[in-house]
Amino acid sequence: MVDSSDQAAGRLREAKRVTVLTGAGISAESGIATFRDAMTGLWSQFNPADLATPEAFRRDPELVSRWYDERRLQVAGCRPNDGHLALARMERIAGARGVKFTLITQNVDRLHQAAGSQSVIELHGTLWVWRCVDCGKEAEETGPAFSEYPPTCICGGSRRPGVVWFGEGLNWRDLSAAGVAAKACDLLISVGTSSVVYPAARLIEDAIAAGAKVLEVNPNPTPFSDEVDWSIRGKSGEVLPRLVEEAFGNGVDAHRIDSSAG
Ligand code: BV8
Ligand code: ZN
Repeated sequence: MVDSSDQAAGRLREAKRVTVLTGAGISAESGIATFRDAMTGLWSQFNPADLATPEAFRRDPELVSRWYDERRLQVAGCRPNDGHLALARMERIAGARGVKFTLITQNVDRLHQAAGSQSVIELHGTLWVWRCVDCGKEAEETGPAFSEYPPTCICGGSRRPGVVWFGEGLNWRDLSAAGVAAKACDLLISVGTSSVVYPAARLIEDAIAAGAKVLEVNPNPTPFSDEVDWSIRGKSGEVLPRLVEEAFGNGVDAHRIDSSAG
């Protein structure tokens, strides 16, 4: 009996256009709590979705900017895990095989890029860029904790994290590129997402409606588990390296394929 991961690996090997959508679950094995996981310590009394809104920032910019800066500093101490690394390898192999590969993430931690992924669509922005709410000036923030909350711009305005909050529109260029990649792929891989936040979750609907094969990797079921072609119950840090190996062979083969990418 060919199990689902063999079939999915076979499809990955044959695919000409692969699109991957990731959520907080892929960063769980790097020590970053998912949105589902209860918040710990001083944040345990908050529901993440309540802090991730423009209203919350207007109401208490110190609290919200402190929460995001703590998340930024926590991520700074984390390393990409085997799940991130497997997707970076998948991108390289795809490049060597002339396969169109698109990685779309809901995560704001930039661990995909730290793992070596080259082209990443950050649907919900990033913790590493902060923006002035008055003049719009943006700057990368990779340093230590801010000396004040919220941090202040040279124009005197307050600065906020460069993430998309609930009730805020996504960057239309990112959203349309993601939509095209979901509708045009012949394989969509949905990894570590509860698939309830929109418009990100609609990308899975778009791929299914466009006739693509869909593989879901998640230790828990999602609203799409009965609609996808393969739903593998497991941790992405374990399932994805195995999937790439089943599809393209072990490191050596994959390396041969990788190195030919030059
Ligand atoms: C908007 C950045 C309008 C900030 C985030 C249609 C229907 C219903 C509701 C809506 C709708 N359209 C819009 C809405 C409202 C809302 C929404 O979707 N609400 C939900 C809650 C119902 N959407 C919005 O507000 C969007 N904006 O609609 O604006 C508009 C339009 C035009 C112009 C003006 C306005 C904006 C949404 C983006 C919000 N920002 N993040 C920050 O990070 O702080 S969303 C944030 O939450 C994440 O980015 C992510 O998207 C989401 C969390 O979901 P996941 O990543 O899936 O994480 P979660 O914890 O839920 O699940 C983890 C999963 O991993 C689990 O399934 C678990 O089993 C699995 N897992 C655990 N361990 C592992 C694992 N998997 C693999 N391996 C493991 N080891
Ligand atoms: Zn400013």
